[in-house]
Parts: sequence; structure tokens; C-alpha cells
Amino acid sequence: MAALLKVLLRVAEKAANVARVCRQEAPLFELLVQEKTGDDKNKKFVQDFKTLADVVIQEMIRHYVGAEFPEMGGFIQGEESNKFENGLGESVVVTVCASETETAALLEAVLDGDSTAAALLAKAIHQDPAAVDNTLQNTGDLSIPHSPSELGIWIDPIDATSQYIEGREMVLEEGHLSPSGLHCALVLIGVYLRSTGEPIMGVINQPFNYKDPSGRWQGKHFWGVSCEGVRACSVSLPESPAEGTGLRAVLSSSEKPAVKKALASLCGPDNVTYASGAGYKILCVILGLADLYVLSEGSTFKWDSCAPHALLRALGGGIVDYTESLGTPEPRGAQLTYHQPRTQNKGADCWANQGGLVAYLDCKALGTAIEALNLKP
Ligand code: 2IP
Ligand code: CA
Ligand code: CA
Repeated sequence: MAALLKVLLRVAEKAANVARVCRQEAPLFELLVQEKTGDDKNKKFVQDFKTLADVVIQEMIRHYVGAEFPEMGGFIQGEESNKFENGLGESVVVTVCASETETAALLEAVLDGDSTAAALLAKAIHQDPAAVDNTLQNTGDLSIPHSPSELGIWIDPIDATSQYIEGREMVLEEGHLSPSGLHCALVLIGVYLRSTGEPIMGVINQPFNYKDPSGRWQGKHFWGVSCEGVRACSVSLPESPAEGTGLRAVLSSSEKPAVKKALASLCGPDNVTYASGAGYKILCVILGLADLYVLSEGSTFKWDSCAPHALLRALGGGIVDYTESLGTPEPRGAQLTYHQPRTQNKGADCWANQGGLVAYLDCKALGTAIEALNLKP
């Protein structure tokens, strides 16, 4: 298990490098932020490039994890497909080739002949990341009784893409939730058990955590394991709040007014915050910056929640289905699972967290929120 975790931390760091390179290298950055003006071909091409960053990162993760653990090959899925159609109607299957030169040649076809951009991207894909393993020193024994052939993976190559593209730079304050900006963009890799759908391991990489004195972005990563009595997490459980402190909820700004109202009466209006990114909102709960993330609609997917769900479980919390948890006396039992598609839905919606979700660390907080939400009109 420790071997799989190390590989995931490494590929997540490679993914973060690709995400940073797309913003730091001028020829790629220009493609990313170009105003949508000009002729139709240009408009479509800019749209393509935004998707391409996601497609390339996901394919890279799939390639490297599949190479280390071939038994997982067919069960490494994510938000994107590797078939990429550019604005000119050409269809290219994005793959990571054996050499940087071959990958660059393939990307050049997707990038409409832009060899500089293709070479920069290929370099980031093939470059080895700086060592990230030293955080694993204090994890004790991570061995669990499951082989890679029993596991599946969900990837969101970049969550909160809109924040990634917009690129607002924030200086994060320790212990504070910052509602929007580049730091909301996260690489999410979650591992689940194929038999039960439980999320058992998760890696979250935040490519834009702070700028070093030379002005380069540095990232931060978080991981957790929770399986058959083995629990380990890179994040420590936050200190319990002082007696009488109210609950704090984080929501999507597009949340329904009735839910906003119910939580504002429970928590107090100042303790309800709105933030971007489904992954970032769950990370806020993991870090103790919020007690609850409530989402009443099916606008997230398995790749959004699998990785952070594993971290919450490692800390004693979880993510339940919002709709199911409202209808049961034991909301904790309504945990999201990751192995079964909703076959009545089409395309990506097969993998939607259709009933919405509630992410929590402390089950008392979950119970109190569900009670309040059950009372709303
Ligand atoms: C999105 C992203 C959005 C979120 C939406 C996700 O994923 O996390 O920010 O909406 O649910 O599917 P909101 O910010 O309102 O919570 P992506 O960026 O990968 O499309
Ligand atoms: Ca997402
Ligand atoms: Ca995404």
C-alpha cells in the first residue's frame, strides 16, 4: 500500500508541475488566457487548449500508475477521455509516448503545429518531480490486505478549472479559508475498493499554494489512507473548538436559497462561507477550516469526491449522500461509494454524486446539520 501511495504522490506532483508549467511558460500561458476574440478557428482552439491541460494530466497519471500497477490498468478512470478533437475537427488520441520527442510530436498535432508549446508540455510530462516521499516517514505500517487487482482509481486532473484559468493569486493566511483564486485548483487522485466502493486512499495536490522568494509557485500535498483498521493521514486532526462555538459551513455560491437559509440559522450568517471548487471545499473540512460542506444537488462527480473522501475517513469523518441522509435516522450510514455507475443516466452523469453530498469530520456536526436541514421548508 505504501508503494501505491508513493507512486500516487509522485504522479500528483508531476501533474502539479504540468499545471504550473502551463501558467509559467509564456507560450503555454498565452494559449491558456488568450481573450476569446478573433476568428472562429481561434476561439475554438483556445477552448481546446483549456481541455488539453486536463486531458494531458489525466492521461499522464493513467500512464504512469498503469505502468507500475498493470493489474489496475482498466480501472483508472477520470473526468476526461483521452480522445481529443481539436477545433479543426481532427481527432487525436493523447498518449504518453516512450520518449519526450515522440510525446512532443503527438502533442504538436493536437496543438495545431505549435512546436514550442508542444515541446514545453512534453518536457514537463517526462520530467521527474522533486522527491516528495519524505512525508511518508512517520506513517507506520500501511499494509492492507488488498492487491492492486482489487482496487480502482478516480482522477480529477484539475478541479476548479475556472479558478485555474482565471488565475487570481492569493496569499493564503494560515487557518483561514480563502474563497476563490488559484489555490482552489487541485489535482485529485482517489483509490477505492472495487468490491464495496469504499474510498481507501487519497492524494490531493494543490499546485499553487505559495510563491517562493524567486516568484515561482510552490505546491502542497495531502494524503490519507483508511482501510481495515489502518488509518493514516498527512493532516492532523484539528483541535476541538471551544465549548459553545457554532458550526461553520462552506457552500457553493449556487446553492439553493432554502439550504443557505437553513444553514445560516443553524450556524449564524457569519459562519456560512461560499468557496469555489468542490475539492477545495472538502479540503477546507479536512483542514478544519469548516465543519461541513453541504451540496444539495448532483453537480459533483466520483472524481471530485473520491480522494478527499479517503482523507476524511482517515480522520474519522466522511461524505454522505445529502438526499439519503435526510431520510434516515442514521445519516452516517449514507456514505458515498465509488464502484457503481447509475446506468439510467448517460455519459458523465452515470458517475454523478446525484443526491448531493455532506462532507464532515465530526459525526455530531453531521447529525446537527441533518436535523436542521430536515426542518427546512
Ligand atoms: C467542478 C468544480 C466547480 C464545482 C463543480 C465541480 O469541477 O469543482 O468549482 O462547482 O461542482 O464539478 P462549485 O465551485 O460551484 O462547487 P471542474 O472544475 O473539474 O469542472
Ligand atoms: Ca471537478
Ligand atoms: Ca476537472
